[in-house]
Amino acid sequence: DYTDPHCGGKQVIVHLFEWKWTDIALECERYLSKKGYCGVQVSPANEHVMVTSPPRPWWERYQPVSYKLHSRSGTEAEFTDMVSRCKAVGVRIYVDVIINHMAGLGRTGTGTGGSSFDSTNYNFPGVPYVREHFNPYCKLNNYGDPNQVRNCYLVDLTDLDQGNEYVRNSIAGFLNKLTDLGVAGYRLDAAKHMWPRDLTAIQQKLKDLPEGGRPFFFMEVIDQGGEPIKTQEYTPNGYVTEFRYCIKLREGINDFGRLGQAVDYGWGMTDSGHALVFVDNHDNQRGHGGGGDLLTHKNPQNYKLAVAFMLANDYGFTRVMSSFSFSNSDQGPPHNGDFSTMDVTINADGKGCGNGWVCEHRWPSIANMVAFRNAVAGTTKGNYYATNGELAFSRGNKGFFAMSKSGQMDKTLQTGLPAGQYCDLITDCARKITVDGSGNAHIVLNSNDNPVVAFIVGGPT
Ligand code: LAG
Ligand code: CA
Repeated sequence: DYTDPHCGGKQVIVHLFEWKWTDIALECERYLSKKGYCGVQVSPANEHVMVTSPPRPWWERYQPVSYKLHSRSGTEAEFTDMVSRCKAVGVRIYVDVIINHMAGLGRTGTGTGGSSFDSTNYNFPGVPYVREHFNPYCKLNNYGDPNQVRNCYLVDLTDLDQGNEYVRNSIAGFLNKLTDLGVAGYRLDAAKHMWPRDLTAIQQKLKDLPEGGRPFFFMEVIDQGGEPIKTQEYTPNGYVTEFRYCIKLREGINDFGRLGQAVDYGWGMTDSGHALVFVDNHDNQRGHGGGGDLLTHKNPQNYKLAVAFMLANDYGFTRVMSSFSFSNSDQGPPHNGDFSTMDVTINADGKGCGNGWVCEHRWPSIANMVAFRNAVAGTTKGNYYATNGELAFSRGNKGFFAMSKSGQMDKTLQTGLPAGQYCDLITDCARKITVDGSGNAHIVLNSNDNPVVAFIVGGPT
């Protein structure tokens, strides 16, 4: 079973896209542990190409050169230090691993860890891999053919043959090394482009975590319907990314009445116990991998509502995106003159970051919903109320959530909660809510900054 994230029952991970290992270690200690985040999806940790044209794009990290732990985010020593410091405060690390392919055809040179490589001749001495470890070249242009999707070259990236025993052992060796360092699981990049049976064979070669249990797996399978490859082929291997939820959330924020159908199993969406859900990811927020009309930090008001709803809802295992600001879709992270990644600076109020880092995971209507999601885990929705612009529901008898598109709301609603005084989590108790003896409460929202209210039994009072 590959569905346990190993974080003591916590329910939310955050993708600190392109952050340096030194900054992630600090964020675990000073913030994520205190807010109840389960763990961090980190950018690829292994050696990758350095692309000069365009200058150092974010996507160069999706072209591996070797499995040495030396990337744009830092050295092996820095990585190791981050993993143990985060683990010590109860925050786990999940590594984005690229095992479908190596660098793109035609690319040659030296990687971030100093290894030479020559994709033209299928030579990656840093692993080592040679020609026999790759599938024979074919262009991937028909997503209606599962054989092409798995065996041909995704955007001309040299496609590894995961049916080959040496390749399986090399990949398993890479993952086992990460497991030894204390990593709790993996995001499998381009899982749709690998056969589920090969992933199973690789998983069977993996060690248990040092503290016991199988590593957590979530696989990137872009299934928006309309293609033969379905997320369900991969659920025996762990969680699977559910890209349809991104679309449903965007539609639902336009009209709250539709959020009741945000999860549609009739449409073939992944069952809740295997759906990794998110409002946007590092690809689709910039028009890559399954991109389209989605909500991102560039639309902050609607984005806050969408992420808050996702965290209040009872579907899937949730991932919060934390971005850097960008104006073109290739642009890499904020960088110094020598292209080294800039430090993350934290704003004085703690609710955002500087140096070009957005830090959505610190926005109050997102950050403070993590405690809500953790507190209500395992309960069902009740007392559901929705209009075009207002929405509210309870989670069992443990929590109540409401949001308003205009930021204005004035309604008396049944909360399903015991009588008492409650603190609004979003505003750190600046708003208080009284639940009367019959479970009703007068819900007042009057702020576009915090268009959400949430409170829990056993929370601050
Ligand atoms: C994915 N899904 O399985 C991501 O959705 C997708 O965004 C990743 O591509 C892909 N896996 C490979 O890990 C990303 C960029 C691509 C980029 C690729 C390799 O979205 O744009 O391709 O990473 O860096 C780039 C160029 C291509 C070129 C290729 C090979 O954009 O034009 O053919 O490099 O040289
Ligand atoms: Ca493949």
